[in-house]
Amino acid sequence: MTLLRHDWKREELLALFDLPFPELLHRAASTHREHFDPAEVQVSTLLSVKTGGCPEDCAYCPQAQRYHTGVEAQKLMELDAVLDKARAAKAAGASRFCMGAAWRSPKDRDIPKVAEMIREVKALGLETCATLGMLSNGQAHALRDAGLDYYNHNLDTAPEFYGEIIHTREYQDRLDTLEHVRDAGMKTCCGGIVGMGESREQRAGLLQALANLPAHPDSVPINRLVQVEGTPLHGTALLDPFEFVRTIAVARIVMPKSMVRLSAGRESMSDELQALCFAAGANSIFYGEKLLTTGNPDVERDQALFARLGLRPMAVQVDTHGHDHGGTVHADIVEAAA
Ligand code: SAM
Ligand code: DTB
Ligand code: SF4
Repeated sequence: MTLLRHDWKREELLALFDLPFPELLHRAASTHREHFDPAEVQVSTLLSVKTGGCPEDCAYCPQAQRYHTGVEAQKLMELDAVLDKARAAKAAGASRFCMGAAWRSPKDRDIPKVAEMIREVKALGLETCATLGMLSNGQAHALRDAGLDYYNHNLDTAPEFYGEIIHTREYQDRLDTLEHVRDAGMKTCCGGIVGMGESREQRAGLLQALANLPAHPDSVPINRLVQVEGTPLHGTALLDPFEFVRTIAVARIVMPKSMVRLSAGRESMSDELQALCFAAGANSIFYGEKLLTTGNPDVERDQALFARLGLRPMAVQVDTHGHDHGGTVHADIVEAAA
């Protein structure tokens, strides 16, 4: 049985990154098989329930008010419109529905409205996830009481690169929110973005910070920067695709029991690159035509990819701590993969 470590050293992660590519893939794939069926992939659908107009200055983000990206600020969506999207996501084969809001943090008066969305989405038989910015302890408990299964809050990058990307909140603020989420008994979804101009050492630093959290995140989204015109990071040199695969592989090795999600950036990836990511231990995706404001592969492309690779959507699994991972297998995507 693999011991879950929380004391990873930067040199150890760099030594993994430095392995010959086939050796790194072999180690990651072996770790993957110890804990998961490598043919199964968890599928989540995202919906932006409150888009744009965000006061923060995250240099990658199309929703920051201060950048001119063409994203129009909208109010919080009405419950019925959210439920229509959730039903459609379920019908297309998603098992988890993640609601995102372009907030620095929710106002207390927003919480009852979001709580209602969570209750109703859960009642459809979907797992629920939300990403609303920083949470106080009380807010985290209120969301948990509404039935929220996962909270997404990313570290985004290594502590030493963070100041180049975000100036309106501290790394410690993120760690505090994650602590509130864990204390409330919710599962954490926490990862970051690569391809922002960081060095390999800083990519290792992100994974080190994630793996050395008091508990490994249940889901680890690894986003490849989606470059949006108008954001400061538009025009950043593209990351070598093999370096992206290495990042997935090292994440799999250091967080062996977590879902490693091949997240933003898939639309511009070839099928072959995605296949390498699955071979390197990625076992979760965002599924559906849209992420929050940018595109994602369409459902037909993903169903065809699953079929060609012999992958199938993951069913709900209950681990030894009573945590479930994944969701119900849905007929459409199973048929497509058959
Ligand atoms: N406003 C909340 C927050 O920042 O926590 C929740 C939504 S925010 C859009 C969620 C995450 O999306 C960010 O932490 C970042 O990792 C990711 N993200 C945003 N823009 C991105 C982009 N252009 N490319 C890749 N990932 C992105
Ligand atoms: C995460 O790590 N990636 C998702 C989700 N968590 C909320 C968001 C990706 C956003 C990509 C840019 C956009 O669509 O606005
Ligand atoms: Fe706002 Fe979140 Fe975008 Fe940062 S990542 S600008 S907090 S919506």
